[in-house]
Amino acid sequence: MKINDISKSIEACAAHYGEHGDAMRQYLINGQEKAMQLPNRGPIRFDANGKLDTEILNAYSKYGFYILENVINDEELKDIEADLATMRENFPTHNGSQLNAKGEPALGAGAQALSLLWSKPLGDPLGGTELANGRHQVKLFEPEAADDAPAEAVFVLLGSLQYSDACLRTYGHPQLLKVAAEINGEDFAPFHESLFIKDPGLGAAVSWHQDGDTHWDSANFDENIHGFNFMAQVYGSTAVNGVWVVPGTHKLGKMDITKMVQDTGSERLQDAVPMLCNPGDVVISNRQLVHGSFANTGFEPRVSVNFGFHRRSSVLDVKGAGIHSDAAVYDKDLILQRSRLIGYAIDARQQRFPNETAYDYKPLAAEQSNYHWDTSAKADIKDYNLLDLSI
Ligand SMILES: O=C(O)CCC(=O)C(=O)O
Repeated sequence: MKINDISKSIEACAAHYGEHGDAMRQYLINGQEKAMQLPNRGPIRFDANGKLDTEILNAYSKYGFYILENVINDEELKDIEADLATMRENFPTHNGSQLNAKGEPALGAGAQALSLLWSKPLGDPLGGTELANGRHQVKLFEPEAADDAPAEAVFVLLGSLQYSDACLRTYGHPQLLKVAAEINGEDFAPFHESLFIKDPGLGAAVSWHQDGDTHWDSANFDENIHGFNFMAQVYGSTAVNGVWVVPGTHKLGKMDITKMVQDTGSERLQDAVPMLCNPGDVVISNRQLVHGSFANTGFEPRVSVNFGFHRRSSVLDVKGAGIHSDAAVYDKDLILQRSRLIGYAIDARQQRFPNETAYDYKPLAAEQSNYHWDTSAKADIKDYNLLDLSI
């Protein structure tokens, strides 16, 4: 991978950190170097039997993340960018408004499910709070934003598949679904989808955390029990704007992050590295990894198209964590109902890319032809994220 020169952003970032500026600059530079030395990136490769290359599986298992390079091609990226522009035009004028700048009903108006998370510019709205079951244990430094920054900006969009056909089609990407089957079994189940939006000078921090909630004390605990997220990068991802992870922590159980920060003497966790990506790269990120992102004080935007998958046994008849949706026991009918998004995604993708071989999702094999992506399907998925499988 050729890494882009982001030295101007590193300087801009350091300038926001006052007395910690030199430490932050060095942390970003060192992290970049360490990340580039890890043997956990490359194109998706399957062997002659159609199995995911064992080097990919082994590196994913060892580090807890793997960067699949060049998965989303330019045509698909342009579709996503066009949808992003439309979604942004439809954002409410401010937090709490139901109207966009044209005075029309805004994105999320009338939805029952939560659609947008807002933050003060460069804030860390989750860190050190009880939100999301208190999993963001410490608050990260909140750099000062420019005087002309808006009072609040959107940093997460939830239930993204109902707002973007392009994101829905990426959700149906045959190679990525195959990777999901290789990691979680071919009866894998959905999790949740979102966009993380980190605009330069605005994008909020997401404090260090692990995503898993339900199975830490399970008798069957292992490194994959809380599933994984794909994070597809629209503009790439850098040391300044990207997600940082502490490799290997997905194997260690629930971590005391407050202590990790205390032991390090700062929020700059010692062994962490940034996920460095070009546009079109897709990260597989284990949900048990300690990870987080700093406020985007640099000049490059980041938008991550996130979508995750679980093992069926991790969700079937399990009581959810109540983070992404109301806590409920996920029976097989509920999982089937939530899985229709995969059926629609496969069909939507086939319509847009007819020459591609569609993924054959085993749990819907008998009924895939019922999932035709059209306007009534679009109506059918309104508020679909009320059924996110939150564990
Ligand atoms: O993209 C980010 O900045 C944070 C992502 C994250 O924390 C997550 O997907 O759990």
